[in-house]
Amino acid sequence: MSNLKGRIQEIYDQVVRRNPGEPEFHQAVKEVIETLGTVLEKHPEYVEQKIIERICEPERQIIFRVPWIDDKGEIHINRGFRVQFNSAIGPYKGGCRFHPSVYLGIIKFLGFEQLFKNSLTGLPIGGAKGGSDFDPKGRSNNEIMRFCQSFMNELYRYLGEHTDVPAGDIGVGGREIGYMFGQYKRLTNRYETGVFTGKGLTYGGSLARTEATGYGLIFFTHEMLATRKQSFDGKTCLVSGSGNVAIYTMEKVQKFGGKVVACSDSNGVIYDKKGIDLVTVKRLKEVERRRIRDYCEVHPDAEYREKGVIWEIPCDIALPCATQNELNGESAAKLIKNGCIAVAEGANMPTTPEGIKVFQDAGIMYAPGKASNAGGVATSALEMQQNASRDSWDFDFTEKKLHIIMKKIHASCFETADTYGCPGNYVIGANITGFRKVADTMIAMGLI
Ligand code: NDP
Ligand code: 2IT
Repeated sequence: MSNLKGRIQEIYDQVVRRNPGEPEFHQAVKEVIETLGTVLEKHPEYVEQKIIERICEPERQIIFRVPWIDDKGEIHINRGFRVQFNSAIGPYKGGCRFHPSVYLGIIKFLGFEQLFKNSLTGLPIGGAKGGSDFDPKGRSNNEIMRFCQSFMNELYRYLGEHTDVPAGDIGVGGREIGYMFGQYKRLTNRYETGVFTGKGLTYGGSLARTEATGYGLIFFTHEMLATRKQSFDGKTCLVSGSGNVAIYTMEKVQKFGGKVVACSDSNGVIYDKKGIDLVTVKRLKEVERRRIRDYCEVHPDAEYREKGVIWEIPCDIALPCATQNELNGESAAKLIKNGCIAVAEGANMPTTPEGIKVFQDAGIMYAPGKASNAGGVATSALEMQQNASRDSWDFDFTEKKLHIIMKKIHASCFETADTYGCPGNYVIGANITGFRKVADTMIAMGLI
């Protein structure tokens, strides 16, 4: 085992050397590979076949120029990315992120996480991620459309329903997918609905895809709470962010009898002790694209904390749904001190390694994003199924399928953690389950 530990350290050091200046990618790799020692011990073929080394190297990385013109006639040049990480178990699949913080290291960490997450869904989808350092904030509809069209002018040649199927992520929702799909159709002369997911309902989108990540997160958390005879009923919850994932997380928490008292955006935190009014959040964020501080116009008794840290508010359950590394060791300690019993991630890698250690040392329930937020991409795969059969399912049917998938993901993570001698450790359960399917497939397919 100590030999294997040394081998894993060598692989990690090599990843750092070969991918300089990409701390988020290093962090994502480290979090996975340091949990794989026992699997390598049981399966020497993974070591001989250099599966980890192969998995850490993306199959293809595309970086391109995205020029576009704003409403005043000024030219802007952004950078576009698509990292096609692994296609062993299916076509590349993963969202696109538009945010000024995007650079290659962010897209690589997201693509790496995605391949394990997609494997966990049990559905035939490989791992990828894309995006741009474009900042959509304050941009008009026409500017967004021109940017999306320019982005697609290059990206289209790498996509296809059997090749690579993008979707949304931060800064990319139904509107952007519509513009990208429209441009793809125009460039290729193909009405290929299966090439994007998260589409509008009039052109191949799936009911329940908009809600899927947040709903799936709560289905997963419900299962996790049940392992300790707990439930959402009467629990106080914090949900960071106020975008797609946060909104439908809050909606499902409320349906399960929990009370969400705070949410946020990158400017600040809203603390509403009466419980967050979701109708107002949806109007502000989905329709009017405004800031969360404006919530106080409707609810003057709610508190707005500019640049506040949401995790300082006392809660039973914390649900980070904004962005990577938004919950650090200090915030984790504060949550524990305030009596938090469970943390489940809607965002990708929102908790820092120090934060995860605090939760694990305290013995509270902790669900890593690659398991708990997999409902979004799982429902994307259901959208692909509907597109392939030229069918569209009703909301309840699709949601039921999502529910079953999340229960299965929970059960497989829980059981794998047990099998590998770490009961209740969902990090180990998720990483090993996700890894094994990809590893076994790569071996079956020869040197790919
Ligand atoms: P949205 O763009 O809809 O919302 C993002 C939210 O997070 C906004 O409230 C935003 O605030 C906040 N946020 C984003 N970046 C930062 C930052 N750097 N600092 C502070 N707050 C920030 O994105 P989604 O809801 O789709 O995505 C949220 C998270 O969930 C991401 O980690 C994403 O990767 C993950 N995810 C998304 C899935 C999906 O299907 N959409 C599926 C699985 C995971 P502001 O408006 O001020 O920027
Ligand atoms: O992080 C994610 O899983 C997503 N942004 C959704 C990906 C997808 O293809 O639906």
